[in-house]
Amino acid sequence: MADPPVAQHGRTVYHGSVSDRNAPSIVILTGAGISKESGLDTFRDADGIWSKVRIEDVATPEGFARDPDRVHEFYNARRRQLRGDGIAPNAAHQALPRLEQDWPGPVLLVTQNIDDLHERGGSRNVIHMHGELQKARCQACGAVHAWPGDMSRADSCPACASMGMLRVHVVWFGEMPFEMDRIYQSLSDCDLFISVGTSGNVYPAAGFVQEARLQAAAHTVELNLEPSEGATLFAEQHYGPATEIVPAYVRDLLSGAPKVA
Ligand code: BV8
Repeated sequence: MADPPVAQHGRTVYHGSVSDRNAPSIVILTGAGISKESGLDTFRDADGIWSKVRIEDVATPEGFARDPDRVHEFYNARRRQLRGDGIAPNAAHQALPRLEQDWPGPVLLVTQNIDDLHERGGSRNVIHMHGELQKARCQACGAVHAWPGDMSRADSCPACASMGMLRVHVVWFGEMPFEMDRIYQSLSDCDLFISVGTSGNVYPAAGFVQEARLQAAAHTVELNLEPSEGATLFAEQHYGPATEIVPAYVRDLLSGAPKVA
């Protein structure tokens, strides 16, 4: 385990050198705020998604059972928007792959977002803990398929041919997020936990900062437009638009990165 970083003038600085075996490991959590400046709505902001539709109707298994056509239309509209012109990764999405490539230790990106802007921005080591908008899952055979177009009850599963059993491959409220074991494993031995563009309202994601602090004594950093619900749980905070504060923070971190001996 590398020497813990020191917060110097509000910056995260590592002293001394490390071997690539004990280089500090980083876990990054992102939320809707990182995609806001790419033109995708957040959820809880004044003009957010939940100000237009009720969670119960479109993002719960019960809502899907009650009115599947409505839920398909909700996600079809978001999928069309995501594939629309003008929706592209922004400077914040593009800064994180630099960290993944140039940081001497492991860097894991855990996103609550179901868009593909992290991958389009160049990130590779990504976990979509709440699923992916452009994927379908068959409720009959469990197969997951790439699904860039609209989805409806008339569609059949490419694997088992069941009709009307496809649903968007996302995690609805009341459902277990994906890859939780791998996420908790990485949180339990990370040195630096960075949270970007999330309000800290939705669990278990909102509990990750505590997990990183208590399990790994990690240094914790919040990058957001404004203080989140869990702001006081972070050792270091930087506030502003993600396209400004994320590239600046990554640049600083890399300039203070431990040298690999
Ligand atoms: C579960 C996919 C069991 C679908 C999503 C009571 C207490 C505690 C928990 C619960 C409770 N009752 C129920 C629960 C559990 C529930 C929950 O947390 N409910 C909340 C509402 C209280 N959670 C669940 O049901 C989860 N499952 O708990 O299973 C379990 C328990 C333990 C361990 C394992 C399993 C499943 C939740 C997942 C639901 N699916 N999305 C879809 O997208 O349609 S959640 C969805 O909403 C997103 O994925 C994301 O997670 C969440 C939105 O949060 P954010 O991304 O943070 O977005 P938000 O709009 O809130 O904030 C945006 C932020 O960005 C703001 O702070 C803003 O200031 C900032 N910002 C804006 N612009 C910018 C910016 N920052 C920088 N730059 C900018 N330009």
